[in-house]
Amino acid sequence: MKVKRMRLGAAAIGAAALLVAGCGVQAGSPNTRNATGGAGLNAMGNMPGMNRVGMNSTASTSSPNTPPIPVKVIRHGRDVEIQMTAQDTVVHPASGVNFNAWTFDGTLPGPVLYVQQADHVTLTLHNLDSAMPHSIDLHAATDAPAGTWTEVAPGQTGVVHFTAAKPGVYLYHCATEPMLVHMARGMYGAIVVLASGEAKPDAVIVQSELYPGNDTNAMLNDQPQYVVFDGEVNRYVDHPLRAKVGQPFRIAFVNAGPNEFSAFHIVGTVLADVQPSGSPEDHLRDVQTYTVAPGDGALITVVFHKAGTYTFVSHSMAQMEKGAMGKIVVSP
Ligand SMILES: [Cu+2]
Repeated sequence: MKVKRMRLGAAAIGAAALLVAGCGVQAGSPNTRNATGGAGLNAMGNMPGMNRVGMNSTASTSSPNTPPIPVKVIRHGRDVEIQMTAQDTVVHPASGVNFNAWTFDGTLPGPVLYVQQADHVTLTLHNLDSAMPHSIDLHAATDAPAGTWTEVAPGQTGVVHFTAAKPGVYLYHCATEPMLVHMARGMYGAIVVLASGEAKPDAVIVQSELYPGNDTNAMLNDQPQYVVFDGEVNRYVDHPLRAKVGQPFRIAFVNAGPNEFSAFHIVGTVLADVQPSGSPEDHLRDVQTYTVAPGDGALITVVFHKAGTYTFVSHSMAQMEKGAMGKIVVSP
């Protein structure tokens, strides 16, 4: 496949912030989940949490552009304390483009979290948003059934406990309704659970979609303006990843969506080993393109046999043209 960049329009997105007044439906309640499935694509009023969305409002939601507050991780043996924030931050998915994001810790995606298998995690979420409830759902958790994660009111603090039982590459995300909006606005990141003795991956990449003007119709109809790796069009074209000939290069890849499947592909090589969800139990060998569903992840190992620059893409061509492209510079 030849890769050629299409010139993308850089129309400002995010100027019209969405007003979601009093959106505090408990995440995970069965009635709200079932109602989602019954909503027509444009039947916004029927979608959980959407009935109070001010579709045409240009009002700012709350506390825009608070400076990023880095995650804090404190370990005491097997007990790990993680301190995170939910906060509004303006990010720049493309040159000259301002995007009014809802974030974890002020970055899009949020910080990469590393824990060890069997760690007991206590995660404290400080919601710095003055108007919007937020929450966190960690796919790495195996003992936190839906509805038990904390819905954190504006200005408040909530705590989530879980055990990281299964090694893997996972998504975390805000689960406050309407979840589609909270995720499309930027509330997600990767959490990697390392098996005993396992090294950190060489790269962690989160794919996601960004929607023009945070337009909920575009979100519902799956019409993103940008599809990006780690929040920016061309992030890894401008700042390529680095690898060495003959040395396994391990990529933890997460697809945050919120809507589209990723078709991860590296031009000029074959994925030597793919572990679905990063599970140490499962290995697919010699994969040309690997599909990662929204809400899933993978640990992808590749070995380059020649020096040079390799392009990685989502092989869904529309996604590639919307920004899902990067480069790996392989040196001898
Ligand atoms: Cu949220």
